[in-house]
Amino acid sequence: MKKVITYGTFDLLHYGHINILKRARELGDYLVVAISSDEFNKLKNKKAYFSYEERKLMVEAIRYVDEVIPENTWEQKIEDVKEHNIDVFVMGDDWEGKFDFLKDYCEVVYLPRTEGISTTQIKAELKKQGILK
Ligand code: C2G
Repeated sequence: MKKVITYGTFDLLHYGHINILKRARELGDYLVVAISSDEFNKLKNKKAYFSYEERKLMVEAIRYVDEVIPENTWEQKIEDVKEHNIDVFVMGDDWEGKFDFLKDYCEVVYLPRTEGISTTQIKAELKKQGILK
């Protein structure tokens, strides 16, 4: 069984997230998604609208996703790859090159981001419409 892993916050879930999860899953037979914890988001200077538990519930419901684990640190990736017998690590190409150190442990694939959509953009749009503070 070829196992794939990817990482992210996956806040305000949108079709850009679905696209990368679909393509990641197509690179193997089993997809693990490491979702950034609320504490780790602080390290990433991200304030998610939905909590870790809410984001986990939504990502687990996606047909391409087989397992969700928490992402608590930048340093956990090598351990995750070993512990979960991962064959392929996938990230959007906004991270191009940032995780090449994982090439010693698994295949590393950066996939093109989906243009025209982002959580930041959604928040800005909702703020403009006075829906989000
Ligand atoms: N993504 C995408 N297209 C978009 C938006 C996001 O392909 N329009 C991808 C990103 O490239 C990333 C994944 O969706 O691979 C999750 O995006 P975020 O939730 O923004 O994750 P990020 O904050 O980049 O966290 O350790 C890695 C970090 O946790 C990555």
